[in-house]
This record gives sequence, C-alpha cells and structure tokens, in this order.
Amino acid sequence: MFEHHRAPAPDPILRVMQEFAEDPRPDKVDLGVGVYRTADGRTPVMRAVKAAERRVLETQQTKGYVALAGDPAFHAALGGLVLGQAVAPDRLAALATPGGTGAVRQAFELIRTAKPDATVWTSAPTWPNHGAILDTLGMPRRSYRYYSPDTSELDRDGLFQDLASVGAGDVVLLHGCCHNPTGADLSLADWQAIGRTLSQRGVLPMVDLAYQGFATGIETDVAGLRLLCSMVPEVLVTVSASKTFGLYRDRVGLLLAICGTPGAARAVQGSLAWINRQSYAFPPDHGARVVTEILSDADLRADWEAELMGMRYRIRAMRHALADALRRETNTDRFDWLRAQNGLFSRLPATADQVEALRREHAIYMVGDGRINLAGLTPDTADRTARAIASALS
Ligand code: PLP
Ligand code: TYF
Repeated sequence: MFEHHRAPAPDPILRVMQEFAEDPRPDKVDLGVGVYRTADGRTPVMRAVKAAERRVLETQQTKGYVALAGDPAFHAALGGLVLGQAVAPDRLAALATPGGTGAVRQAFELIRTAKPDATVWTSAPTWPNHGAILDTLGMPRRSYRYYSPDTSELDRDGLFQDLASVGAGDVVLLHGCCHNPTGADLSLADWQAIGRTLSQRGVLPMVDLAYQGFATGIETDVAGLRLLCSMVPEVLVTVSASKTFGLYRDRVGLLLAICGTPGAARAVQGSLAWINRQSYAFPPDHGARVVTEILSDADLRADWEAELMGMRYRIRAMRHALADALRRETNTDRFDWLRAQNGLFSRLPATADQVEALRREHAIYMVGDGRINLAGLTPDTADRTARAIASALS
C-alpha cells in the first residue's frame, strides 16, 4: 500500500520550529512558531494552571468517560468567557474538542453536514491550517481581501468589496482578534459593518478565536465578536485555550454554534456529538477541567487574569521595542505600522530570499512569509534583530 506513498508538504510554521531547533548558533532568535515566551525564552505553565491541576489531582474520583460533546460545565465556563451575556444559553450548542484546531475541523464538518456546497471564505492571508483542513475535507473555498502588503495595514476597501459578493448560505471565516499572520485587527466599527453586510446577505460568520487576552484585554478582545453575535442570528465560534491558558499540549478547544432558535440549537447539539463520535468519540478532558476550575474560582481566575495581563504587556513592550529600534536603524517611520497591530504576530514585507538571508547570516528565524512572533524577542535581542531586519530589507 505504501510503496509509492508520498508525504504531504510539511506545515511551513512547524518546519521553522524544527530548523531552529537544529541550528547550533547560541545567539539564534526564534520568531517562528506562535507560542508565548518569557523574557528568558520559556513557555511557562501558568500559575493558576498549576494550582488547578493540583486540585484536579486531589479531588478527581474517576477517569470514566465524560460525554461525547464534553463536559457541560466546561462549555458554560469557556463559552461564558467568550460570549459573556451576548447570547441566550438556549440558543447555544457546544462541543469540546482537542485544541482550537479540533474546533475548526469540527466546525467545517458541521458546515459540510448542513450544506455540502457552502463555500468557506477565508482572509488573504490566513492561518495555513484553515485552507489545509478545507482542502482535506474537499470543501469549496475562496479568499477575501483583508491585508495590504503595500501599506502593512487592513485592506478595508478590498474587504468590504469582497464581502459584498459572498453568496447567501456561504461562510465567512474571521479571526476574533490578533489576526494570524498579520496582527491587523478589525475595529468595532468594522465588526458592525461586517455584521450588517453578512446579515443582509444571509451569510454565516465563523469566528476563530485563539488569542483572547493577547490584544488589549480579555473583554475588549471579544467586543467585536459579541457585537456580531447580537446582529446575526447564527454564528460559529471556535475557541483555543492553547495561548490564553498556556495549555498547548493538553489540547483544549471549544466549538460554539449560536443558532436562531432553541429547537435548532438542540438539533445542532445532536449533530455535534455525532461529529465527535465519528472522529474520536470522547474529547480530552484534563485541560478542559483545568480551565473550568480556573474560571469558576474567584482566586484562581484573578491570578490567571493578572498573569495573562503581564504576558500581554510583555508582547506589547517587545512590539514597541522593535518598532523603536527600527526607527533608529532606518531613520524612517517605515515600520511604524507595527505599533498599531495586536497579539503575537506581524508580517514583515520580506521576500523569501530576505527571510532566508536573515536566517543564514543573522540566525533570526521567522516563517517564510515574513511572519514574526514578537514574543520571541527580549530586551537583549530587539536591537540586534532590528539592525538585521533593516539591513536585510534595505
Ligand atoms: N486558529 C488560529 C488562528 C491559530 O493561530 C491557532 C494556533 O494557535 C489555532 C486556531 C489553534 O491552535 P490549537 O489547536 O493549538 O489550540
Ligand atoms: O500559527 C502558529 O504558529 C500557531 C501554532 O499546524 C500552530 O497557531 C502552528 C501550526 C500548526 C498548529 C499550530
């Protein structure tokens, strides 16, 4: 069977992770894979996670199965963090999944079950797994303009022109905040205009939320999403706890399907359980339980919020340190757009050759499309990185 088997191309982001690991140079800088790092380069277990894990260890009485859709207490806890009071609980169906990627996969499966010919529109550019999963499922996809490489900003005119041509019953996939790979986010006014356009056209929005709390605040980062939910009858939301709780390897994700009526929500809930059943049956529970524990306990929650705020501030500080250093190095405001963007990522206007030169000559690693992870910088490396970028992109 496998004699002539050919492996698919590796994930471009994970390839950088591997190449970085193999580079022996001690002063190498990793701006590749999107994980948070401290100033000394660690991706720590958050304090509240450690405390919640201790509690789970002490109090858990069984490892018996939970339910195909996961624990309803987890749905309520993480769903509540995302949606607040924006949606009546009886209009919601929810599914625990292995990570945000699992939620994205199951959301696409749900769309395919409900409407096999629906086209899913993704932003140009977007996180590569969106297209990879859609292609694997054989689902029609197209892209809408989102980001202008010329200005390094949101291409607002292109975005709204393209949304105006999406057909009824299609799906528009948006990033909740901290757009991956550009860091260029929508304003509240943009969310409102998108809500108006999509509801007029009968288009289903799907919002992928992997960085709540990494942009400007836990509540403010989801204000646009909540506004959208108040304007459009049906919305799919995919949530990752990988970054927000630092639970990467424990694989914690949630799919929320906001439905027009309680009856529709009950039917969709049944389909979601079935979609998990025919994929892997029960979703992992340990990380989901930890999240539930943190969000349901005032002290743990406060400590988690405080630590997340520190992470957000560090990312922002590194963003500004790089922008300041690039100003000094280039004596121009050419890179000032970095300051206006959110979250771990921005995208340098670098060619593949320039990315390669940064790697070869300066041991600075980024994704091939120029995406940099600002959390990979430290106060010690920001200046040197800016100097290398200024010289490679001159
Ligand atoms: N969606 C986006 C846009 C992401 O950047 C990520 C990565 O963090 C995910 C989904 C899913 O991540 P995970 O499967 O690790 O939870
Ligand atoms: O974009 C990133 O770097 C993160 C991590 O297949 C990631 O979202 C990267 C690739 C992948 C899964 C997660």
